Amino acid sequence: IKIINRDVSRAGLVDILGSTQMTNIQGEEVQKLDEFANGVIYRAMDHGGHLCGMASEENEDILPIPSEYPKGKYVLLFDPLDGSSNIDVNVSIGTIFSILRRVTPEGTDGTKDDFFQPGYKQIAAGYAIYGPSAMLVYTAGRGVYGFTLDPSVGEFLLSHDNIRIPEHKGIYSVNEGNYNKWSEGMRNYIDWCKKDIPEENKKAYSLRYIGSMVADVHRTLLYGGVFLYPADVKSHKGKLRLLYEANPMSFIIEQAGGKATDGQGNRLLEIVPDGLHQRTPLVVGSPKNVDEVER
Ligand code: P6P
Repeated sequence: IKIINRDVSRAGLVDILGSTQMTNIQGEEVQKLDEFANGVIYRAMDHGGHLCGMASEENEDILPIPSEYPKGKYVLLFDPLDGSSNIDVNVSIGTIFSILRRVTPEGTDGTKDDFFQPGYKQIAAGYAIYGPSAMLVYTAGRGVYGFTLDPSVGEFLLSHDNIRIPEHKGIYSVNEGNYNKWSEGMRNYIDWCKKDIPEENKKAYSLRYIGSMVADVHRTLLYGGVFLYPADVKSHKGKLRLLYEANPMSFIIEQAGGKATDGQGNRLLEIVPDGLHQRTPLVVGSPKNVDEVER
């Protein structure tokens, strides 16, 4: 995360250097940042003996552990640089990760059975957010903790102890450009968000949408409210990926006292996966806000 943060914070410069030098000092073509981040994570995690396989948003198939290294009892799933299209305009982006205990025999290569587990089986999950400050937010099933990078010493220091999401907040976070493609129920909910309803003591909600999942979920975790990426007539399963976006973020939100569903009343962490890159509709946030969406 420190290495990725260093390069993300110099993205514009790398581009400039890249265009003058065309290749870096190793004579390699200047990589896209998400490919770069992918390699950084794989090389950091392939030799420690903890993993029997990895899965990345950037790779179609399972990434095996090189035969010369020991195989461990976990699998790692990650989106190395989510929202990377935002980097060109200096918007916060992030790395999302999820860890499962293997279910196949020790010592062998991880198989799809190890990866296709429902989200409630996660051992740990979290994200790094590369924003005004770099933060690591993670859970190991006993609460959610946030660490802020102090660049002057190169360490992550505990800055957010035992994060709890507010019960409710008048903020909704969704790409309203998709409004006409949503179900009637979802359109009704969004219309309801915008209304002052004195008899329900309800004010119109604020809309906050950064378009970078890690940033939108991080704000929702700290301020409350709800982040949604619903299914629509074009994408029946929505846009976000189950295994390395929705599941880790849902684990974090639930561990902080929030809720995560597919917008159809199903707890997101109970969806049984059948594909590494399958998509899912997503509604995550304060418990009372998620209940409003479901209602
Ligand atoms: P849209 C970024 O490309 C991303 O994968 C997520 O980080 C973000 O939440 C979503 O897509 C934004 O999608 O369709 O609103 O631009």
